[in-house]
Amino acid sequence: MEHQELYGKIAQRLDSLAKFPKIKEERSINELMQENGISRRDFMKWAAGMTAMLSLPATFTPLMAQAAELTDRLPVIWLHMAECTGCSESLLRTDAPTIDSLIFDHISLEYHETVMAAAGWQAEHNLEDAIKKYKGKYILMVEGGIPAGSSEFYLTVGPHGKKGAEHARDAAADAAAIFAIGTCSSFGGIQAAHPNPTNAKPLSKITNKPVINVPGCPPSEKNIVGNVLHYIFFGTLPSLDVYNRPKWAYGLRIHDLCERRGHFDAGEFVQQFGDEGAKKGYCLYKVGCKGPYTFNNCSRERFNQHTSWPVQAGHGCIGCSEPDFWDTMGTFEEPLGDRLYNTLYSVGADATADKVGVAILTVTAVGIAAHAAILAFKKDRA
Ligand code: FSX
Ligand code: SF4
Ligand code: F3S
Repeated sequence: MEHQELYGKIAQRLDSLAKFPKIKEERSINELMQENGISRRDFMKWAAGMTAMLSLPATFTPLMAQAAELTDRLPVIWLHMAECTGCSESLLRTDAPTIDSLIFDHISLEYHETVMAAAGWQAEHNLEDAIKKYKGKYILMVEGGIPAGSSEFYLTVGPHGKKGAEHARDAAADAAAIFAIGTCSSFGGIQAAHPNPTNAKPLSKITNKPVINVPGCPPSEKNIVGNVLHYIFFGTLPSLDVYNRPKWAYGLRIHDLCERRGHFDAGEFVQQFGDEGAKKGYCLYKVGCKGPYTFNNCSRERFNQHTSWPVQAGHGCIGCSEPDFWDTMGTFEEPLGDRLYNTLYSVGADATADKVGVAILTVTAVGIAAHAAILAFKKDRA
């Protein structure tokens, strides 16, 4: 579709959304920004960044600002399952409110156990009420893995003793769009790590409806808010990868845009934490960085309003946005290539693993490990 045609379509969609009544009669986003010392200029800069992040032309920036202003027309229900609440914290817990967290404040958050005042009967009533009132119109965001089957009772909550899986299934049934927020909800996460004692499952195994996965342990605030804005813009599912992750966020590897990549290519590696290479910002591959196998945009977007991200802080990526990373990406501070070298000829012995995936990963890992070894060798001889 031509840019102009797309621009027209989105503008039309936003105009019709603007005619919907505001769900909360509270301050406008502009007032909220002003109160928190954020200038219009900063807001437009943010809108430009968000537009680029969603891979849209820069001319769409005013539409992005308009979409952010309209987030109060969109009811959101956020459920907690088995997790650490890190996903909510990623979005909300900053020393000064970020534009992303203010937008989340502005969204009509109908139900969110961490931030709402209600408890017990009242909370359960609010949830049922929101599901009925906004039937077919609300966005459902679910954080956490979900104990399933005969293990459902592990997550029994509320005065009616409803199971987590029941809550998730009921809320999913009437949602307009469903997002699994975080690796736990997307893939099971730490709860599902071997031997998965509570039989924790991803949201997509609990409901038959399409689920967009937004993994990361936790995902960045930008990826959470970006998905809401994408939905406001298009009202459809984004283009997804094989793991149902939006390609605009998870289309590239951490390694592809890493600031230490030049050092990787030059064979300059940190050999152990705290050494000279670490001080010089060398590549962290040899101390376990899993950036070459991990699809996410941390190296481009960073966290906390572009402040930093794991590799910038000096630790390798641990692959937190990949399925089963707790089991497949360890040992976290050793290269994956080392382990796979040893298991190269015994891949077939792992009866439960996705053999094709392991084989591909093995070849990739060996290639990357070989690259690291050869370059380090050349470097030593230089
Ligand atoms: Fe925690 Fe969210 Fe990790 Fe999971 O994040 S940061 S354990 S992805 O579900 O709270
Ligand atoms: Fe960056 Fe890690 Fe790749 Fe090195 S291995 S360039 S630290 S992502
Ligand atoms: Fe996770 Fe790696 Fe990003 S550990 S936060 S995907 S850098």
